[in-house]
Amino acid sequence: MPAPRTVLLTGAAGGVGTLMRELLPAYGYDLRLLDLHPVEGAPDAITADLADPRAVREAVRGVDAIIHLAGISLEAPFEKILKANIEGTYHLYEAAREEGVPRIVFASSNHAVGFTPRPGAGDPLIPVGTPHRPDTFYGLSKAFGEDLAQLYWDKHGLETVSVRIGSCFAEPTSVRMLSVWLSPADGARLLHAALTAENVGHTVCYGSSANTRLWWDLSTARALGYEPRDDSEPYAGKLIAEQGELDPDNAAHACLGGHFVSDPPIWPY
Ligand code: NAI
Ligand code: 15L
Repeated sequence: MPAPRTVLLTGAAGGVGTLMRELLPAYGYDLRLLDLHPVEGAPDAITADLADPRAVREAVRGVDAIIHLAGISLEAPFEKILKANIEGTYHLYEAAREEGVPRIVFASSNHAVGFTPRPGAGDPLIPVGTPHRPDTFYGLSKAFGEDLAQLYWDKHGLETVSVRIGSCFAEPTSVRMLSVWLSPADGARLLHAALTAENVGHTVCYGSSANTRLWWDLSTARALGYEPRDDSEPYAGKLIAEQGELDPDNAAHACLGGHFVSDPPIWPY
């Protein structure tokens, strides 16, 4: 596969989309932006709803690859998740198949496996092959997205890298995030690797920096050529002093998904 150049970035107005549209052009990508909402500072961005298959098909036409970030990124009633994340992702895959787009990088989430107990000190890291254990309807939609990606690879030869992102924000803001943080710069490194690695078929990987307190196995990400450079550890002293260590008897501290297992943040719209 020739290295992709023109890349559709869905969810471009969101938090990760905003970070990535700043960082990815340095890797030589020409980004086509899409979101439900206008993208600040980008008058050419496509304003479209993933619920509209015709608009989605038009948006993917002619691109070399897609980074699929759009959707509901927190917990919501099932009907909303169904429309935005499940049907929306299906529309995107159908459009890519019809238009011959060879690769999608899918923003999956740690919440697809959120009920998995987090490893304690000395325990093995959680592998990508651990069974889906979604912690919310949101996490369930990411498990669906990974299975959809597998179907489109097996049936149609459309490649996907499903990245189970941990927490991609400028800085870690909780003790849990010390384990799951993906720095924006490492996020761009990982997306670049996922776009350019050869013969990925459907690869699932976790998306984190090289955190000292890492919970999961980054080997499938590294096999794509991803070399993380950041580590959350410099933030540890301050966060632990403010919040204390994780308490294994607290359900919200005991699983990969953190507070999503007991008290998930709700999508506001
Ligand atoms: P966000 O909520 O800031 O951005 C999502 C964007 O998708 C928004 O701009 C929204 O307008 C757009 N969108 C929602 N429904 C849409 C629809 N029907 N059609 C078109 N656009 C629609 O989320 P964030 O944090 O930027 O996350 C990006 C992606 O990465 C999401 O899929 C999220 O589930 C995933 N993810 C993010 C993590 C993080 O740490 N930020 C962690 C794990 C996964
Ligand atoms: C996610 O999947 C969410 O989209 C993001 O807002 C964070 O909450 C992240 O997971 C996390 O687990 O910290």
